[in-house]
Amino acid sequence: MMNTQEIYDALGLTDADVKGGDLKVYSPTDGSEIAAVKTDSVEETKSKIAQSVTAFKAWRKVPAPRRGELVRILGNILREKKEALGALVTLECGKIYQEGLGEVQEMIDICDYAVGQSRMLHGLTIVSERPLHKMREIWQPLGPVGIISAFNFPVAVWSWNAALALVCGNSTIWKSSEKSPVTALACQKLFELACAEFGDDAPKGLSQTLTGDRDIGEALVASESVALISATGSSAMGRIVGANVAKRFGKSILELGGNNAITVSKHADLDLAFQGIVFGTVGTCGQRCTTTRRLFVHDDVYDALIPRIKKAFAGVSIGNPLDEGTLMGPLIDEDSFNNMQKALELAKSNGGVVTGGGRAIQEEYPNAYYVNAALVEMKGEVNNVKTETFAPILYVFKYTDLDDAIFRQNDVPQGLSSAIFTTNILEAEIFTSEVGSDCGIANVNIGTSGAEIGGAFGGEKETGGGRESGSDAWRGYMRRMTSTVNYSTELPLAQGIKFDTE
Ligand code: UN1
Repeated sequence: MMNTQEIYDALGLTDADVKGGDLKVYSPTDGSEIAAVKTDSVEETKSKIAQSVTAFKAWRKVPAPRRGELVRILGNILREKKEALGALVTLECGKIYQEGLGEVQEMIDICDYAVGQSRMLHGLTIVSERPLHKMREIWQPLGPVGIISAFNFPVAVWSWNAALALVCGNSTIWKSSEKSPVTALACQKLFELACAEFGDDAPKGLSQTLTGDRDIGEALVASESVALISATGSSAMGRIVGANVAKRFGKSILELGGNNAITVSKHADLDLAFQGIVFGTVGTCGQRCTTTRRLFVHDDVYDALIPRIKKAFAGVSIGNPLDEGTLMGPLIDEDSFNNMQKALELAKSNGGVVTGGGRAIQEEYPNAYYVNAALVEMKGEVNNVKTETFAPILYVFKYTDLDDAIFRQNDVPQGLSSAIFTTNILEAEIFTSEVGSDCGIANVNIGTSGAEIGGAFGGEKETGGGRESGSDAWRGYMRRMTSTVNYSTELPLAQGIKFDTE
């Protein structure tokens, strides 16, 4: 495994990038300082936005398939740097190396997808009600796109947005999480390498990063020059960002909190369900927006499944995420640990029976926050399960009737991901029907997390309604233009209106 300096060298990060700055970055793996990066002021933010406007005006004129070529080069560079960037993701955000690599693979996948899309920014032709007229729908570049990302997917979420935004003819400005600025600087280096290989038609400032705190994000959100804000984070953050963008009639894509549930039917393949539940809960130490947070288990299989999950949670290998064999790395920081403990206390006071959930390997890592995953057996429906705690806590409920389980699954403010394990086709179809799950993602015999990039990713209700990544999410980064052309010598009005000017 590369050490920190080797990772920086491989990604082109120099001392000027990672030393002497005002924002200190600590690795959640052991609490050590790994960088001190320079932050942007609000003034610098404004000048980067101005640069982004200039870049957009040039980039929108470059043919889309040529724009795709830049993203193709970026994808190739990511292939070369996969190990180094994956290791940096692990070092800075604490997910295990396998997941760090997976995150970079997700970047490569979306680059490939966007390259194809760059030749498929199709519009419609529409018949006109008027003689010798035709209508078209044309998709135009939108403008500078502001990307606000969270620490838990510090690079993939940027790439979902940037790869599509770029092929659609936009410039981008990325405000990374103040907890994970180094991975963002590394991506910027790789992007600059791609531009150098691509040639002069990639304008200066086509993709830029912003490092810093909330005030920088606010300046980005407030700027009328930024056509679209794509923000990933908590529902509390999204409520402010969404409203502030709407106030200036900007566009937004919001990817906010999840409160994802798995339902395990009496017809389930319990081995599959078991694997899906354990990965969904402990993966990324419970810090995915798609993490499995609630479990509805049919009465008949409860006793066969729950002890097995408890045993797996107790036995999962917790340790430095850079070590092979570790399945569960640390929480991001002390606040996160405290929030987890508060949620468990609240669950207990509501009658929940908690197994696990305490701090782990503290002697070895006194300045890092490793935990055991918690399983909480709930007696009734209580409000403590209606908020998202970004930690590995699985709240477990029993059910007898599927409609009731679906009702309870949906009875939370969030609507990101959901899953049912069943081999009964009727149950599977009901779950994915109009009276089934109300979430943006509804899986059958697959857990709640680990979506592929080919589908549209996002959710309903307090999850924000945004869709990113595959399917037709590219349209969110473009301006829809309806154009009617008259090739006659008359000027008939729509709806047959008579308006005689003679
Ligand atoms: C997130 O946690 O913000 O589906 C995104 C998944 C990943 C993406 C998670 N592909 O779990």
